[in-house]
Amino acid sequence: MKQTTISASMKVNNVFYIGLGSNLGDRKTNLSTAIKFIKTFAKIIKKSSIYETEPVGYKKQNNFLNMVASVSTKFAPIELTEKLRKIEKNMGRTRRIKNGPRTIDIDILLCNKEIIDLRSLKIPHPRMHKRNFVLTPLSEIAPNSIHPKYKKNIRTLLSSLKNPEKITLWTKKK
Ligand code: PH2
Ligand code: MG
Ligand code: MG
Repeated sequence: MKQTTISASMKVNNVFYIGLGSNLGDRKTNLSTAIKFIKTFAKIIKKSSIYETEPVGYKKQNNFLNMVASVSTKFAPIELTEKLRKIEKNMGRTRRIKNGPRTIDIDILLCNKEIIDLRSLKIPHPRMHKRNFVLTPLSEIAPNSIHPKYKKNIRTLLSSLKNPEKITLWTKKK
């Protein structure tokens, strides 16, 4: 009988949803530059439109541009996190104020259908289900994806937001 063995070195692809945000400098260029860097090690599956969004948390800062993308890569969640941190660093991100202004912020929102609960990494992103600036672009590209912790799809989470922060369409996806 023919047998297939999966050795530890044969990695399968992981599908991640990631959120990108910028509110310093040329925000649109920052998003495009980050996507360009991500393309060097992952395949972009889908990209949302870009939205201009009111800051959540720390209010005394510029509006953000936000978008989300789905990517496929052989990297594990922790490896991808490190790659994304490097892009943020390369692009001049400094961390002074918590939730404060940034040239680029790249967060993993979802990984396959997994729940990861490490001190250094939580997936799904612990606040994604409360944020209009995440759920609106995400519902464009993955309305039926299930949040593995709350077991509701993205469209439902979006329509359940109590006080969604203001966001407006900035550029439509191509
Ligand atoms: N990111 C934050 C805090 N607040 N607000 C908006 N509108 N967009 C963001 O990307 C954002 C935020 C922390 O990462
Ligand atoms: Mg963030
Ligand atoms: Mg972040």
